[in-house]
Amino acid sequence: MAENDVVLAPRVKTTPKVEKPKLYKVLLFNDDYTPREFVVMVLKYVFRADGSSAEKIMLTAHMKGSSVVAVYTKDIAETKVKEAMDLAKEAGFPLMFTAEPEE
Ligand code: NFA
Repeated sequence: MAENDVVLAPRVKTTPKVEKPKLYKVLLFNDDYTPREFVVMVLKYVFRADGSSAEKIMLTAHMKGSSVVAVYTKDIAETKVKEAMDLAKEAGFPLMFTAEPEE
């Protein structure tokens, strides 16, 4: 190879492999049967809400029909929804949570 030859490295296109995980919001829905204190207990126990935010989330659902509880990755959101609804079912209440992807 002559002294002044330029060696070009092959152009390799790289696509970034790390993507930020899609986030899922957990929603709480109002019903006419589940006691307020039970809703607050579930929000504290399953979603680790402190007393005043649990109260706020419960009241928002109570007044508006639904409330965003928190945002998690898919697995965690779905696991917490199941835990919360299992507690409600066990206690005989129709309390409902869902997990849905954020826009
Ligand atoms: N609406 C229920 C009641 O008056 C309380 C409630 C709030 C239930 C939020 C579900 C969600 N006992």
